Amino acid sequence: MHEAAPVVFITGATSGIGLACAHRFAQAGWALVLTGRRQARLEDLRTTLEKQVPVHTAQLDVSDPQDVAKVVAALPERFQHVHTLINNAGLALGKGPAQNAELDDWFRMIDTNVKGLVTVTRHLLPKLIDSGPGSTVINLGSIAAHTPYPGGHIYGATKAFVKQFSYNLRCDVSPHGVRVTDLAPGMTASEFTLVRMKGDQQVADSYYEGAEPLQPEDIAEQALHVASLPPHVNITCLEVMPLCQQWSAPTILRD
Ligand code: NDP
Ligand code: 8X3
Repeated sequence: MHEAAPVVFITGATSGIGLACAHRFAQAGWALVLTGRRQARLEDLRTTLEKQVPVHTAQLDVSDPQDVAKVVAALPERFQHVHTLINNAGLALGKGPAQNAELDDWFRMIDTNVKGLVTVTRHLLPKLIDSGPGSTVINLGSIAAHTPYPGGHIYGATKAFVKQFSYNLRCDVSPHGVRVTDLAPGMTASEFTLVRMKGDQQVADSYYEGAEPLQPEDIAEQALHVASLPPHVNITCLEVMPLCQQWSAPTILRD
């Protein structure tokens, strides 16, 4: 690891799990590269967190490959040695049946959760390898990668991609000291459902009603743990669910 405070690069740091990671890694003394599309939120974050640790912010839409290339190329010297990448930016859009879905929503999920994640990863791999043993890629997967549910169609499929990509990537980079983790949460209270329901606050609120979901801070704690383990320890997959969440038994369609 580099001698100065290690650097964590977080995508989607403006809300939910990414935001909680920013705060948790700052508390642990890491230097932060914070990215997301909402510039005002990035500014607020920088104002708050640069009192604690070095912070670099960059407006970034991960689904735009040129944007990714530009942001990585423009990293200031202090933030060049990326020790941990948290590929957190992601979204679901819609929860209706596949046959009624908007194709544009499907494309945006693929562009963000799949193409965006691999683009950021590819651009940062040389820096992670250069950072030496213990460097870590943490990809935000989901229990939706293996748990089918009505309306899960493309979202779950993108997270299945994230899981397998994480495993395959590890095969290539582990000889260079880089660890890869698929960090797969279940129900976590964030803006995720509001985004999925396209701003319908009532539906979003009712999803969490009467339940005790995970909080973004619960997942941030796990991300810090994964990144801070001794370099020879690689948690390959870490699935975390709130106790209130259950798997469903297969359903039988009857006449
Ligand atoms: P939020 O909606 O609260 O946060 C999502 C973050 O992703 C925001 O910071 C948003 O920032 C960013 N983002 C979305 N699209 C883009 C884009 N094109 N480019 C850059 N940033 C983008 O949701 P969560 O914190 O819950 O979700 C974080 C990750 O965790 C996602 O990958 C999600 O799939 C996964 N996850 C969430 C679960 C949950 O129940 N909440 C469970 C399992 C996994 P901005 O809009 O500023 O760009
Ligand atoms: C989000 C979890 O169960 O809502 O990744 O699909 S779920």
